[in-house]
Amino acid sequence: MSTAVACATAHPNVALAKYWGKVLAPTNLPAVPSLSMTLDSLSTTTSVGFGPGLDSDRVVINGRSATDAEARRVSSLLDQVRVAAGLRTRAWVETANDFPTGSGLASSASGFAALALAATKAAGLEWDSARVSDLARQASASAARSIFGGFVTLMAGSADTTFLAAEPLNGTDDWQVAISVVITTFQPKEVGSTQGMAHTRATSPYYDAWVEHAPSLFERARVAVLARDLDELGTVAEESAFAMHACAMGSAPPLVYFSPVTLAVIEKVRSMRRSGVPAYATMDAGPQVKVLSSAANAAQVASTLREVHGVEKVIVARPGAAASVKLVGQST
Ligand code: 2P0
Repeated sequence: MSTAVACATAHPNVALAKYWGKVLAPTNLPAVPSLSMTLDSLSTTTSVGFGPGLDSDRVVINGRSATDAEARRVSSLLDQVRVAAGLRTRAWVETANDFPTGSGLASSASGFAALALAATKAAGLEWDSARVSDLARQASASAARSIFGGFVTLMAGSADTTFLAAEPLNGTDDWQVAISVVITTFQPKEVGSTQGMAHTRATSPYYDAWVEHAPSLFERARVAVLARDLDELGTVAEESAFAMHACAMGSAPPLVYFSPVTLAVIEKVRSMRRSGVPAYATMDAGPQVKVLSSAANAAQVASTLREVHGVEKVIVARPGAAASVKLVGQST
């Protein structure tokens, strides 16, 4: 029986072609393909040990005990690892983010990526990145992408898909671009992504149109990354974000993730563009805004965005590394 302790680090990612909506299947399969950039300056660090003597999994997130719902999601991933490794022991998990949790900054992406990597390593499984990505995807689809660095794709699943991992767009992580993460509030979001997607699929008259249109947005984003065409990537990223949010806003009752500060930041991005600075906005399931620009313009973009009334903080990120893991000791 393995009693190793593994510690993994993963970075969140921002989707430039959005995932929103699931296939009706039990294993969390996205209904549309997505493309993301892994962010170097934000990270989640997670340690896992399968310990003899524990009667249940113990999960600590940012220094506090996990809620029942959080612990169930973690245990469900750990159960898969136990089955694969032939382990019966419970585990302790300690995870911490160096950025706000649950407010639309992709903490579930880096969180489940780091958990999948640390848990498989601690259990003694020698899995390749694709297999770890597939495991992470079942907990949170965006987490599949955070296993890899740079620009990453995740294809859509279908009802008979049994394995789905993200894939890196090789040779693109040295592209000199940046994403300025504009934090408009430190409060957790009101409607989580999983719930928001289910509500959108069930009630938005625009859901089918989104699912039909998203693959062409994804393909344009993929080609733009390979061609290192910032203007096209930014243009398609904005189209994808607004199409996703329009679809969600069409739900009943409407799902509105934007705040007045979100809109003020979007307007500032547009005015920067009018004044000749190429910058493009994208928003996820929360009020934060992520702004794509060249790396050379990032400091100027970030300082302009810090002036917007209501903005709490701006963090500049470049394409980040793949998730990593190391064995750090033995569980006692
Ligand atoms: C994305 N989001 O592509 C999209 C855009 C939010 C908006 O992936 O239900 O936490 O756990 O698979 O991965 C956030 O959704 O959802 C997300 P689940 P997840 O980044």
